[in-house]
Amino acid sequence: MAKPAAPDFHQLESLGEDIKRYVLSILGNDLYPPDPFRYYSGLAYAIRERLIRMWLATQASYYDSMSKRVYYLSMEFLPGRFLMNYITNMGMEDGCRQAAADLGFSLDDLAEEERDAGLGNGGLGRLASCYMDSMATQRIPGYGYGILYDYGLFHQRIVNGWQEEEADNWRRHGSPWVIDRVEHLYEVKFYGRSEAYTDPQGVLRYRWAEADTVMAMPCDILIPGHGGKHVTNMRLWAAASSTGFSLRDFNQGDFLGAMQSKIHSENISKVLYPNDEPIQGKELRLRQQYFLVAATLRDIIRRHKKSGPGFDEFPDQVAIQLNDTHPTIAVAELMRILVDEEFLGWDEAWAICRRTFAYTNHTVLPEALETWPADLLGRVLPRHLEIIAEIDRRFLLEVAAAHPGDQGRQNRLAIIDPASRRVRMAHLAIVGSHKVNGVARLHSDILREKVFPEFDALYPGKFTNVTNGITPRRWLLQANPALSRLITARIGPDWTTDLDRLAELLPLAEDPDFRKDWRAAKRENKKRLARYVLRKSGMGINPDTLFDVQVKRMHEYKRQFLNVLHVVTLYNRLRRDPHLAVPPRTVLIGGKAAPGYFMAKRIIRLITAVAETVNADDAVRSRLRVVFLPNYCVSQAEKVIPAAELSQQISTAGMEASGTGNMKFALNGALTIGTLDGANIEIMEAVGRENIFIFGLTAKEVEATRAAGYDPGRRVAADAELAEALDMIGRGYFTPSEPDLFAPILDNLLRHGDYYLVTADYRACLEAQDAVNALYLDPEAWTAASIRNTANMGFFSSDRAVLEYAKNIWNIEPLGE
Ligand code: 26V
Repeated sequence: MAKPAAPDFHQLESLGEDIKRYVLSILGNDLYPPDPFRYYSGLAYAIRERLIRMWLATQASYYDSMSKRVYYLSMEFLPGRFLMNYITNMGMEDGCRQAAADLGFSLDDLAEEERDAGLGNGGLGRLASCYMDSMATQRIPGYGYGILYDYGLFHQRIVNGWQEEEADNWRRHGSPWVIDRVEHLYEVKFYGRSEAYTDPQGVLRYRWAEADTVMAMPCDILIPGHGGKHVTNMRLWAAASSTGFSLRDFNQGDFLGAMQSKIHSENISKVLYPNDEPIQGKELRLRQQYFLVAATLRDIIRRHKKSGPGFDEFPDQVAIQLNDTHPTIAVAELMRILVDEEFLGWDEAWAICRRTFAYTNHTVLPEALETWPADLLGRVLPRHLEIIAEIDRRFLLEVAAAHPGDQGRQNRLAIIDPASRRVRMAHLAIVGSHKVNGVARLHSDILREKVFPEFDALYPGKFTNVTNGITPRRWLLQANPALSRLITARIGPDWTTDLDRLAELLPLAEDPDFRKDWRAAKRENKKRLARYVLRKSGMGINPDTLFDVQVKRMHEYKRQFLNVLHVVTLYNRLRRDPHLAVPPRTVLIGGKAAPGYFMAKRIIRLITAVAETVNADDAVRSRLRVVFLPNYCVSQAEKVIPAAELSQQISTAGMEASGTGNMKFALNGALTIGTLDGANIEIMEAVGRENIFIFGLTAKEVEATRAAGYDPGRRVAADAELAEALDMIGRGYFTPSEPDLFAPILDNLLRHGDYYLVTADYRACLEAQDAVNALYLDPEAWTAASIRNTANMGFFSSDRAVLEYAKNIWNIEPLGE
């Protein structure tokens, strides 16, 4: 008998009818007048239905294979929009374009109706989303676990040149991608006290008494892999009050008090914290972290028990990846469950924990290393503090055994800092994990040699590196159709899941016809971006200028200020010599400043001020334009990055752990101007020193320069152009009505030692920009370098990265076909 045909989950014939049905039945709306948002939603529900069918098939294959699974725990995910990603990954693009057209819409316009899911701050959250895409594509049985915030990262508006924040109520009009699983609610406890008791066998045990409870509701977002055959799942928890509201309070006549406790519980998943000044000490943030961890571990253990084996096999079935220290309380929570609830012995439980967890560090900034006051942690999670203290006590015995009498070492390594009584979450994560990784080679070296050398000595082999990666599906295939079409026409479509195949483009860098096509694709993207900028800001930019782009969170270490100094210097040179032999440039800068980050907000104001002055100056009008792009986010990145020709990656060496924007730009054929920091180093090695503009101090030189007591004043005095640019900024040239506006920025530089070494790298940066100009004036040479950048980016695929995690950290095999 013939094998039954595989089910066709896509069913494109009925798509148009399905869309209309959803507009009517789910949205309860008229088909007329044809409102794009309604039709976007209708299409989204039609896609969702097909996706759910495929997901159910994937789940069945997981259970069949009984494979080990990985759980990626992250307080942040930054998926952006879903619609086009689903459509491209499921291979439904042609069908959807047709269906949209039949209904009188363009698919691209419908896609623009979707609000970004901005449930992350920046690199760390976006990395998590790239890894979800790659796990699904590479058939690694994995789940993402996070929080379904009602409000994602704030929306940025620019008002009179300043950043203003607006709440990002991203699900105000509902989200078709979020599937509420009301049937799997868990209770999460907080507060109360730890109570000792003796069990019937006479053993001393502990339980969590008089706790408050909050309900965690799982909400799933499905993640289809490329080709659509494998679908995985991101489970995000939403908080709900455990009772509608406290009936006891209500009966006593305290209606508002009763509502208050409901609000207190539901606050937990209300809003994502922007990585602001210290979140340390913010009780709500700690409750968010525990909420994620407690609900997730309950879910993992439920699934583990359902599949059969006992706890000794737990680490053979479960790998848990801690995305930074944010979910590290999981170490204490798993110990609590195993010891207090499953009644395992301490040593056995501890061995299970260590084999289960692995920790990724994403920053060496001292102000970003998380610590919690022991008092606060003990009040919110009383039993966990006891468990952490016991882990610490046993750990310090180990340290003492390795280094007898070295009390200083014990104090430095202690999980609970004896001086400040703060819990160092990174220490807990290192001690509780079997692997700790940095996110680029330099960063991993710095972790081992500078940040945690004594841990490295204690645990040889625990520290390792996995250089970050990005998904080529979203960041090339989907974001850059013009270039993708060209690439596929020449080397076939397999690069989308095997990015090393891009190397087949290398010989084409020598082919003038191919270079012409390459330039045409870039030009199309530049025109698309110009239309976008015009629509959003009313400002016209010229696609025949060099598009020089820096988009990322605003932070002093990322040195947007150095970029501004280059712009001001270029402006001065052009004013002095209008015929200067440099290509006309459009400098685009975008990024959000944390709401409480004074200096970053000032730098935004400086950029908008310089832009106003430069753009109003007829003397340089056709030679230089400066644009601040408001509200940088994933969907904006998808328009900006494919249009970029020059990618600015200019952090102070040693401070940017990896960067992932750097990879997205180079993949789309932008040339990098950058420092030897983070993954820039590996990008340079991949694309070749002659296809990238590297400048500035190395990480080692940065360290030595600071140690020698750097004097910015001397440097400025010796460099007339630098002195001029700083003087203009400091004297109010760009803000004549408020001449002192930028005094704090200059003070930082000139009076407080220029910690980020902007003045130290200024001259080298300008020289690198001279080299940029020279190459750009030779379009054939520039294009060849651009092709070589794309062609050599295979290594930076997140497919490679997750396969490395799977092999070296998770000990998981990808599933077969
Ligand atoms: C955290 C905080 C917390 C409070 C003070 C200011 C501040 C500044 C930065 C951070 C960074 C949090 C971790 C993070 O997002 N790291 C980024 O992770 C990316 C993915 O690994 C990596 O590419 C970036 O280089 C790294 O900055």
